[in-house]
Amino acid sequence: MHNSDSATTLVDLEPSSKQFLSEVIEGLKATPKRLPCKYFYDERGSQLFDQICLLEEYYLTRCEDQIIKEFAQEMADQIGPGVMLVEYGSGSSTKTRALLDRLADPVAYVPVDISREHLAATAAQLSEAYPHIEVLPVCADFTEAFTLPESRREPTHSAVFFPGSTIGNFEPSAARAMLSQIAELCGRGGGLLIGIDLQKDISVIEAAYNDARGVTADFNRNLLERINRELAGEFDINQFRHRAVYDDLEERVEISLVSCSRQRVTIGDQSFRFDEGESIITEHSHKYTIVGFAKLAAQVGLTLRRSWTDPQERFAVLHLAL
Ligand code: AVJ
Repeated sequence: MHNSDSATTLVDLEPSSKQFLSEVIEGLKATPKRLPCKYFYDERGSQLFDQICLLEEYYLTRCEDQIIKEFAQEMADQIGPGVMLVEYGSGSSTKTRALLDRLADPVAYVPVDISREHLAATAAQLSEAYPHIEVLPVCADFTEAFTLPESRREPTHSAVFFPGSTIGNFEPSAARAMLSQIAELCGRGGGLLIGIDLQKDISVIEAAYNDARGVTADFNRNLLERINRELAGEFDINQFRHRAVYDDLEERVEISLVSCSRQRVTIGDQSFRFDEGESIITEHSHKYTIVGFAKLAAQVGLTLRRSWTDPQERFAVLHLAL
């Protein structure tokens, strides 16, 4: 039964194309050139990312799904009853259902995602599947502070579910600021359930970002196509090739688009020169150890309460709380 007042209204803080343009121009004026990875996720980018999650080489999603399916009850027990569960980057929320099925009397589920279409679809599906849980979607860039929506029932506490190792996109100082924002949002009580990709054989990590079918290359280049579509950009997509290399010192995969020739690209009334071999850095994906991540979180007062890994210890889900 789908009660009418559970129809999901959507708080819409999706970045405007004016903000998109200014961040693109700023990034392409920087040295080295860079583009914000949050803009990967337009409708096409989100579909490509869903395809990446099914790739043989991209172990992260399968590992995390396996961990959450196996330990969902322990994770739900750690979070506790009566929670408002806030999910950052709600994606397609397959992981979330395992959790929502086992939480004791959850009050509300707040999916937060930058892609409005994806978010609306997810919210509609989940409010249908969980009529007893108030679904309150928020279309926002979760890297910027936002206030939690009011739920009809008062939750005992809030908890953040941040799967997918998306925290890996943040430089250490920004990751610390993100963890501090989450600690602030949750306060004492529920804490944070977060997925992190673990350090391992570099060839396994690099293969995950250089799949044989080239889906990751399409995902990466889609960012240039989106600039062409939405910002009157004139990138020649075939003149940029995908590159993803693990930097052992920085403990991260550096994903970039490399200019195949000396060329000039115009975006609206601006133009940018590229030397042959010049990179646009489009994403960093940091890899952690559990101890290392716990140390980072401790800097903002979050202590490690539990951790769960897959049998090969390729990926981990951590529960941290104040
Ligand atoms: C969604 C940020 C976790 O870093 O592994 C996948 C994005 N980039 N393949 C990641 C991504 C290239 C993914 N995150």
